Amino acid sequence: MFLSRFLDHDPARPALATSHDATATAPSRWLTYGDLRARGESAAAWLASEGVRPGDIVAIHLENSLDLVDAHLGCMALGAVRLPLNPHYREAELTPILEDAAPCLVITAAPERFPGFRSFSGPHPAAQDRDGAPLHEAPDQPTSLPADRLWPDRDLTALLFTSGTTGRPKGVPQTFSMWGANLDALATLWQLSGDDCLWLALPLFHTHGLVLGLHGTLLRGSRAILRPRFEPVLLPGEVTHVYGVPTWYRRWLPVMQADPEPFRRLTLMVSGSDGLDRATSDAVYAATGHRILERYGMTETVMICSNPGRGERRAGTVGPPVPGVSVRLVDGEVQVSGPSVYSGYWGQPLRVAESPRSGSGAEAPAWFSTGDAGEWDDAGYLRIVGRKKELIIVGGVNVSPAEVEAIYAGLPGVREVGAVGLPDDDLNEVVGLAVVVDGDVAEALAAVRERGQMLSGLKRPRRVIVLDALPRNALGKLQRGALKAAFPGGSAPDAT
Ligand code: MLC
Ligand code: AMP
Repeated sequence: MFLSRFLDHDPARPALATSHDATATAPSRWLTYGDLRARGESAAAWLASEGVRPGDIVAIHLENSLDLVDAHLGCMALGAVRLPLNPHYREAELTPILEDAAPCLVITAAPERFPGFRSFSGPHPAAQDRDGAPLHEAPDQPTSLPADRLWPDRDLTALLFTSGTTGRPKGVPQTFSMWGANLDALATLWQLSGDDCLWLALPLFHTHGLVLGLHGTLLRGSRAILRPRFEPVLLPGEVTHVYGVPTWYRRWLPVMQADPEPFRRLTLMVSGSDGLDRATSDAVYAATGHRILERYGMTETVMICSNPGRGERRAGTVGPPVPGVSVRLVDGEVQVSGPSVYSGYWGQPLRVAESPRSGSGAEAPAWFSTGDAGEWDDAGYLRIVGRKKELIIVGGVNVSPAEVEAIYAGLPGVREVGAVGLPDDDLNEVVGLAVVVDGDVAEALAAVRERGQMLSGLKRPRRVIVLDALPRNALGKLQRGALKAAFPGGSAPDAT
């Protein structure tokens, strides 16, 4: 269903541009839907020649680029399951994911980082340079597969790993049926159309960029300009939509205030993945006349709640439930059920009703507990007021305190550590680390700083303090609220 809609778009329709101009003022060169289909089929033939079969897991470890899109399209055309890997991740972060997912192939620009895995770097036969010329001649490889082997109707299409609260990331199987109904509901709610042009600078290894950004575009037959990463640049005139995280809008604000016109022209600015502060929302409104549309989702559920495209957008709320999604609050915690909710973590038993109040019997919806604390306002809009789970969100990226703490286990001179999220004006939160030292403090802090390099940048502690002991309750459980309070406002030694 999802694939047939993508394949049915007029092959001449513009679909994707990868603009390399940092100022982004140049008009974009568009690949059409016909081009994307052909590139996918060519990449599928290459994958098949590498021994990949439908249903196999293929890791994709690339920055946002045409190669990355080709890898996704090739897997879709062959029916392989995509495992997007965050290229910022260090070995310690990648290892559990590779162990649990066991991909048959890794497509990467850094094959030396995947010892023991069959990895491939460099352009596959579909890859072309910006002007469309082939980069790579591969006369011995098949350039196409028979039509009956292409675009098979398989529902499981990707595995996205998300930082759980246990420290070990968990794989969330992603199906086209989870995505399809949710993306259609959002399209109606946000009044999306095939004429939209999305500024797509979100990384394609998360739900936000991959599902809403790339697949939302492919489903609607609209256009996206894919950028390697976010930069607070002026937008080219053809852009109509932006999906971003709160940090983006804060970084963009001075640009918007100096030259608001390219932002006033937009049809829609969306913020999600973390809470948007009222001051930024109001300042963007004052500069551009646009009230940023806030919505709330998760890797396990796709989008849960959203403000409307047309109608009242309430700043500081994430809106009512997305049509087709049921949301309830149990002891203040947001629970979700519906067709867009996942059906179990990779390698674990299928999920069943998780709450004692879920009822019993086959018809009972399996309510998923998000770990987010919410409250309804008088218009039935949800406000996210906190987290019941131990999770830090840095620039829209989930960081598990347990995963951070585990990195320091056994470090000489360090008796114990505790990680917490500290408020940050740019990234919403940053990681703070409290250290209990055995012996020389300067040596221990140097070791902590060095060990931090085993984590990708956003997970790395930005502030480190030394304590005599970590605050614990009578059962020995770390009291993270008290630990946060132990960080003096901005005066802790910097460990980055
Ligand atoms: C960058 N770094 C990362 C990272 N991105 N580390 C882990 N994960 C990431 N995603 C590291 C870099 O390697 C670098 O490390 C350091 O952080 C700074 O990199 P940078 O590129 O200079 O970062 P910066 O420009 O500050 O980027 C911050 C940002 C960007 C907020 C603009 O991270 C971003 O666009 N984030 C969006 C995240 C997102 O898409 N979230 C959606 C989750 S889905 P070093 O070693 O060089 O210092 C979800 C569901 C939902 O939550 O509801 O949407
Ligand atoms: P992820 O597991 O990466 O999909 O992140 C999902 C989490 O991001 C949610 O459980 C929330 O904690 C958080 N989140 C997503 N959108 C919002 C939002 N609009 N406001 C507050 N938190 C959000």
